[in-house]
Amino acid sequence: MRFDIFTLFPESLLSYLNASILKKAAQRNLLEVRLHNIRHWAIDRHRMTDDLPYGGGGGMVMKPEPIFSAVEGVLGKPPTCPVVLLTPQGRLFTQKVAAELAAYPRLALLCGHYEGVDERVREHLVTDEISIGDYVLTGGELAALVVVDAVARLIPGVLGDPHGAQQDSHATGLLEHPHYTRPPEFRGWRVPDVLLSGDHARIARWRQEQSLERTRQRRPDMMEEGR
Ligand code: 6GU
Repeated sequence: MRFDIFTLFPESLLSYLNASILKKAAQRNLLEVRLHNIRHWAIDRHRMTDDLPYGGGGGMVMKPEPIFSAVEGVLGKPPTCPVVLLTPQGRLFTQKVAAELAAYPRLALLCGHYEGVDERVREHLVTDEISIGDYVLTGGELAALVVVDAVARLIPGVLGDPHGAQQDSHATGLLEHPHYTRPPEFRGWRVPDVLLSGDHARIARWRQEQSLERTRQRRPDMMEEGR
């Protein structure tokens, strides 16, 4: 799967993309992430990417021309893949949305900044708008990383365990059961006997109960909605 990320701050994404599972996925050609600096498509002397808002008021607005030129220059005119704007006004990003996006072979992510982007970008270039939660970030870059990470781990082969993503909290509609590893006793705290019993049916039942109880306690909203 390929991501094209359009941003004014490509450096800000590098360290995360070049670490851990995402790096391995890229090395194994399961994932390709290309970063595009919108400023390179700004044609005026000062390479301006933002300007004052019509109608006055505070803050700056990202100009339409460099964004259209960048996205169309890389993806064609019109683009043939979804163009997703990261904005606090978008639809809420959930595991279900991650699974939906993972079905595409290619996605463009556009990182908004300042007060936002010129409305004509949203109307005539962007095909989807996503927010990662009800709080405001200084820009869409962290949200783009969240989307890439959550989507990439759903690509077959990216996780070590081929079934890894199926048991996840949220993938099942419930939070996951607790996990334990060796030693069987640490500072007097013992691993639940059932997990050492070798009785796989009992273990499966225990995990299911734990999962339900956890979700009931921590996220009753998930039980009601049946997401
Ligand atoms: Cl996608 N962008 C910004 N700037 N703030 C956010 C967000 C996105 N999602 C939640 N807050």
